Amino acid sequence: MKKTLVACCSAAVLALIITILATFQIASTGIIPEKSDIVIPMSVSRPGCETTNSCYAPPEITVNAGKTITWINKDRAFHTVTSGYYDKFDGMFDSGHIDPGQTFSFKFGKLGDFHYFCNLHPWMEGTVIVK
Ligand SMILES: [Cu+2]
Repeated sequence: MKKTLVACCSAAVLALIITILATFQIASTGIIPEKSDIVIPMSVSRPGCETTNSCYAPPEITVNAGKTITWINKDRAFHTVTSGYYDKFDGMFDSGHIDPGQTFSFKFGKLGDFHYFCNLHPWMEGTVIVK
C-alpha cells in the first residue's frame, strides 16, 4: 500500500515537472511570436490612448518599399489593423480580428502614406510611411 502511494506521488511529481519544462520549451523556442514592428499595447480598447497617440506603438513608422510590417496584439482584447479611415475603408489591407498574443503582417510595395485604424475601436489610428 505504501509503495503504491509512493509510486503514484512520484508519477504525479514527474508529470508536473514535464509540464513545466514543456511550457518553458515553448516560450524559449519562439513558438510564441515575438518579432514585431508595431505593438498594440495593453488596454487600448478603452478610449484614452488617442490623447497621447499611443494606440499603436509606434503610431507612425517609416520604411522602405518592399518591407513587411508585423503588428502584435499585446492587449487582452481583439483588435484589427485596417487600412484607411473608420468612415472610409480603402480596402488595401484588413487583418480581421487579431487575437491577444497574435500577429498580422502586410508587405508594403507602393510608396505613400498609409493610414490605418482599428475597426473595433475607432480612436485607434496609425500610419505607415513608405519611401
Ligand atoms: Cu482595437
